[in-house]
Amino acid sequence: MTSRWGICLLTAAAVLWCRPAAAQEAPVDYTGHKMVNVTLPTEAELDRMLAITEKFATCRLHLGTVPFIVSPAEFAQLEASGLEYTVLHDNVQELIDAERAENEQGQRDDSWFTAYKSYVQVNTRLDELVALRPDLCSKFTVGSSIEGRTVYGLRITGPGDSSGRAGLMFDGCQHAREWIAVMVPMYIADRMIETYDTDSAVAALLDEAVVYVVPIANPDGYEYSRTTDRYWRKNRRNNGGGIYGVDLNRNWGQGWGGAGSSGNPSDETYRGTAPFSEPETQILRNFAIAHPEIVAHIDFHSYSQLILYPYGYDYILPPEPDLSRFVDLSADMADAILATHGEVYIDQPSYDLYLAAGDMPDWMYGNQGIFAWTIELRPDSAFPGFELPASEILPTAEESFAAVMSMSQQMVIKLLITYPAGHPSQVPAEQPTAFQVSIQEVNAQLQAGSEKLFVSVDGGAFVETALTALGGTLYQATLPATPCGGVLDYYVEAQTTQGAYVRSPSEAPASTWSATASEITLAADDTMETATAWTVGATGDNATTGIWNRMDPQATAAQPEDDHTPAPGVNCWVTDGRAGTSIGTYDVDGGRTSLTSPAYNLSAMTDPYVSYWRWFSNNQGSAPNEDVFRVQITDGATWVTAETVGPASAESGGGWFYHEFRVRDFVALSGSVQLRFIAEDAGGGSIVEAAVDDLQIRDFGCPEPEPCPGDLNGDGVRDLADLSALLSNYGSPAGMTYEDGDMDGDGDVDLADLSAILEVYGLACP
Ligand code: 0X9
Ligand code: ZN
Repeated sequence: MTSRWGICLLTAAAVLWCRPAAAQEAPVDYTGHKMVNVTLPTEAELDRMLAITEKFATCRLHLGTVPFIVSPAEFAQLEASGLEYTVLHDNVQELIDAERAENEQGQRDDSWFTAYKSYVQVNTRLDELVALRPDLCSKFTVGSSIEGRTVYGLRITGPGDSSGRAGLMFDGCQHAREWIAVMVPMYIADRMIETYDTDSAVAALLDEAVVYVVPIANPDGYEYSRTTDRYWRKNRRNNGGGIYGVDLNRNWGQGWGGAGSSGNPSDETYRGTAPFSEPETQILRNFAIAHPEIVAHIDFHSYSQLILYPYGYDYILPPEPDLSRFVDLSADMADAILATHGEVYIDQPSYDLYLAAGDMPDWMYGNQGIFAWTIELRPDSAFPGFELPASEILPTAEESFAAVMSMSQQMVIKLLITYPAGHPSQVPAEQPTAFQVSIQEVNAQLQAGSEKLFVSVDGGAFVETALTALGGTLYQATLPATPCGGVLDYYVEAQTTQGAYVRSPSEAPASTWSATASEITLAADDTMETATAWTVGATGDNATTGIWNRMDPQATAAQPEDDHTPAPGVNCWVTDGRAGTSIGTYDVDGGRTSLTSPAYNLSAMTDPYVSYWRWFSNNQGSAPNEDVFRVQITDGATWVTAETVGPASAESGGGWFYHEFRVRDFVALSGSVQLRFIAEDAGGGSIVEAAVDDLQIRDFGCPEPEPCPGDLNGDGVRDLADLSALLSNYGSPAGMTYEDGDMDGDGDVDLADLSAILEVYGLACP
């Protein structure tokens, strides 16, 4: 998929932004410099462009479209070069001036978040916040920058004994020119302090957690960007020879010196002479070590709208269960952002952006076990890039705050209650249903014996039962046998050794999980052992190898040895089940391969669910975690995607996993519903294998209730209304219906019918 070749300024020899510091430096004048987007399809074009200038306006040097800032002379060369480009802006200095003007206007507004603020203004605001709520926050010193500026932070927590509370850390502006990354941590501090009294979610969080906010990790660089060179990135280390600056986000210890960092002091990604050679990284490292209560951290940057989790120094993912947690929390943060102002942030491993060794979250996670992210804020594209309009400070901060709240709430919970195979939403009528519950100790210890299930049937009182320990973090919960159509509301509760209650869902009993009891009909049950009417291939398929076939798979490092059906089952559908001479021989290459199911007639069903076991592996090869496996469904009209696995997830590294979905959530219940499984290799260098087995369609419904004899008008009681209906037709010789009083169905209303109704008269319907 995306090229992994491009790494931030790895090869750049001389970078114009790294200019010598003069005694009194005049601001860098960008008059007449243009911002251009240059199309660089191959390395040849990229080399030609880099020969003109190395000054790209992003830290993502890659193939494709790349923004550059070019002087008038460089622009002339670009025009002559035959390279394809578009001009994003004619005069970069105008951008900078406009930004300054907007900012000056914003400085006069009442709100603090209408303009970018200086180092001094930020520190003043920290003092104001402390003055406002000394009961909630205090200012602390992290240490000193290389030019002697103090790096300050704010400690925020609810009143009372804060020992034992989980720590959360948010910092910004390791990179000087990323001004929005100062404002977002300031907004986090501001909201937590200003809304503690009015927002119960903020209060609940601060009563359990201590929040540390460090808005300006690189104060020297920040001030230099504000006063002298708008595009300054690094700190202000004097490297000698008139060359300044170390990229702080390449100076951390995890994988220091590796890919995506430069040993050349002139480069934008200069890593420094040693891990933690810089005071700014030393003091933040020391702070993190001195605060072992910190469980989560976000390092804010701009721009690109990304949520990145470790690692970024190599193609390595965290081990389970951390990976699943990173994947879930990152997706939740993206959802929270989307829900605020509709902005799309992509969540992915850091290395998917590019390899960059020595970044802060890698060290936080790799060395301290802290769940740590890089968030690249607005905008999502090169223009306006670092010059995000001041009018976007507030919306950017608001959506970031939503993400922070979502992640923080989940991180400070004491016990993590999850359901390895899901929590039931449909259960068979008239029989107990067992399901698994996992209770993990996150920030507290579990009180043994406190694990309980609370169930309410049809809105009745909650009844508690103990969970049965299955070993490790696993427990079994059992929902009681319930008549068809009955609704079970339920939640799980456990206690910490400190006596705190943890419930799932967390707001229980105000909100609960819910399941409906019904009779289950197995409408399709395909073990793939024998041939049924599946078809291989669909319009647009272009894979050259790894085409679906049905066979007993041969093991590779990416493909199963066994199908999923218990013995004697051996077969499944698989993307070419042959092993070949190496892992890459029969994996999916060159594009897409599709497998389509027979048509199922679901038109008479009530509420069918499709379930299957699937295998997907794309985490091997030189470009791992780039591809996805899709499951689609159609009612005969359009195909809709019902599930996407990958690119990086706990279930995309091989292994059989169960999945089910409700047909009604995607398509209508037609007479020809079909499923399609699509495996795709969208780029070179990845190993893609997929398999499917044991597909079932189960329908959930309840039989029509038995009629209540004698309740002619169907109102639930057998009363005078029914009797008088019968009497008014008494003696009618033919053409009578049940509602007319023909109780025995012989067409007339006679004495037999009258005595039948009198037998039940006055009795309540069952
Ligand atoms: O390159 C960086 O440090 C970050 N991007 S920025 O444009 N703000 O400079 C991204 C860091 C993500 N981490 C890794 N890819 N390792
Ligand atoms: Zn950055």
